[in-house]
Amino acid sequence: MARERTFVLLKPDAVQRALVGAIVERFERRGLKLVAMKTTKVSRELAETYYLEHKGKPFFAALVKYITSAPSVAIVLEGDEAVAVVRKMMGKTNAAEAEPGTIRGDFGIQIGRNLIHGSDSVPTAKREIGLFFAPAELLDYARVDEAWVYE
Ligand code: IDP
Ligand code: MG
Repeated sequence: MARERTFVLLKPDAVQRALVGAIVERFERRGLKLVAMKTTKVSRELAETYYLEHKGKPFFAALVKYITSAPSVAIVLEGDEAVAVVRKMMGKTNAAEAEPGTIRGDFGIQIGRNLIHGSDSVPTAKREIGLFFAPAELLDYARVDEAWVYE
């Protein structure tokens, strides 16, 4: 088991639909530690850097418009296998196909309004955390329940 940090963005639809608390609660209850969290309006420049891998795809312009349209919440979470655990909790990219019990499967119904981004690997997480947070914003601390979340 590797203790990892992963990056999550609660997209503008999550904020506008007042789902931030419900989503963060799931991560906290799972045992994932909040290392950093802030409300932020993603700029076009940041969106194009952050979604560089999708540049040229037919949905790219709509994706940038969506993500820059209103505030988002940027989060860094830490825990064992945090990258894979968060991806599983998010569910499939297309919310219409996401399993009930996942965030997208419980709260979303379209691919273009799928509420949440989560890093797909540890190197991607490092890059994305660096795009959204300064090193001093990432806090090191122990949660009081850690001895009961981990053996
Ligand atoms: P992921 O968010 O599950 O990692 P990616 O394939 O990395 O999925 O796509 C990034 C984001 O681009 C998706 O979360 C979604 O917002 C958007 N997106 C991906 N494919 C489509 C599409 O076919 N139509 C509209 N938006 C899409
Ligand atoms: Mg992705």
